[in-house]
Amino acid sequence: MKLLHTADWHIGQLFHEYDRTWEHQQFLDWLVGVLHSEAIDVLLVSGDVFDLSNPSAASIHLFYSFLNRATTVNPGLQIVITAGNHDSAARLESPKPLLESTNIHIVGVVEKSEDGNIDYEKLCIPLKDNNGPVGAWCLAIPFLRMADYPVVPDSGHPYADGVARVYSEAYLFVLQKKQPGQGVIALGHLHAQQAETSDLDKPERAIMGGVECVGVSAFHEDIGYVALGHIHKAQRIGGREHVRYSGSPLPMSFSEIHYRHQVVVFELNGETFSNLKIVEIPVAVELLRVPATHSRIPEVLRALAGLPVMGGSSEHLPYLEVRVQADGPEPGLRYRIELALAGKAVRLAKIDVRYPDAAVLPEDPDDLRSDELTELSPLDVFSRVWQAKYAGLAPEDMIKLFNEIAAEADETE
Ligand SMILES: [Mn+2]
Repeated sequence: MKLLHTADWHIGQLFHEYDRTWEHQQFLDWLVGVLHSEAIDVLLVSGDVFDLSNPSAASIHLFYSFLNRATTVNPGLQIVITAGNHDSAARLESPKPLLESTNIHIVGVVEKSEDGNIDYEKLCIPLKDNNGPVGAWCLAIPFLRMADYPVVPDSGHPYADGVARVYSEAYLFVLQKKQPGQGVIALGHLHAQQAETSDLDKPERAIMGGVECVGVSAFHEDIGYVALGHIHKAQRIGGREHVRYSGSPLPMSFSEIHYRHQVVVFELNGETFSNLKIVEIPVAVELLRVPATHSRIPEVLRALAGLPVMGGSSEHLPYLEVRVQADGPEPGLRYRIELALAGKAVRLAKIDVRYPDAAVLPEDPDDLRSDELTELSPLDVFSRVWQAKYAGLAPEDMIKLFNEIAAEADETE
């Protein structure tokens, strides 16, 4: 049985306000080709199919077109999809009745019986060998919200321990169904301990509400492969080859400029996991940083002037990050950059301005007690922020403008 693991598609995501439909289309077209050429039996998608809980019609269309083409090109293909924290669990699985007669399984909601026990039957999906007998079982566990996982008494880590409990209960449940020689794999959309994050994962961590991580021991060692989603950087976890994040297929930030996105292909023969292979995803839209290092404005404008002139359609054009070194605020900067880029074959995504190292504040604002904070005037706060950002005192004209705004705000209150 040959499987392909991917996650974190984030269909509908904007890259610095640019629509990415074309890029997602390129990825899904490519994926249909790989499912065919690699003769994949099972496709695993570990959450965050969509970027928003209420995806646009265009996003939904892209997703269903993919399901249709993938199963047409590869008629024996089974697909298992779970919801991530970005997806609406209920909405993602709403076409379930329609898909029941197919080999497509979408699991969003963790259902419970009246006595509060999780319905593990729904989370256990039989995977068939060449559409024949059951070769393995898949624990299709979506992103778990507070109401989904059990309360572990006296736990100092209610989330991590609750999630671990779900995985161990699901494994015990599947053992009752599993025949000798059948393997078990699991899906998960969570933050695993020791996962290496990059700045692109910061928003994900915020969504998870803190730093609570699930230990790799949550996954029973007899589980043949754990297909994880949520962290956008591909990696194995806890030194275990078969506990992995596939990473997102599209870059989510400029920090991934040299990073190659991928899907994971592997085989499961009975209970034995083997032949793991990383398949790189072709880059549809390049990321560009000009200049390569933060530079002074005249140098920046010269470098931008050297960029090639537009040709072809805009959805193919590279995303550009402009890197500027400045001494203080440069109010006309964006306009000058936009002017220099007129007609150029790039899409301006981000202007990254670096200032001299911030001066040390008399006291760290984080150390302020709340009663001290309430004693500060708006102008005090403004002056501190200015000093932290631009390493100097706010100029007189800025203070005057700030006071005008503050006065206006006072009046409207
Ligand atoms: Mn996520």
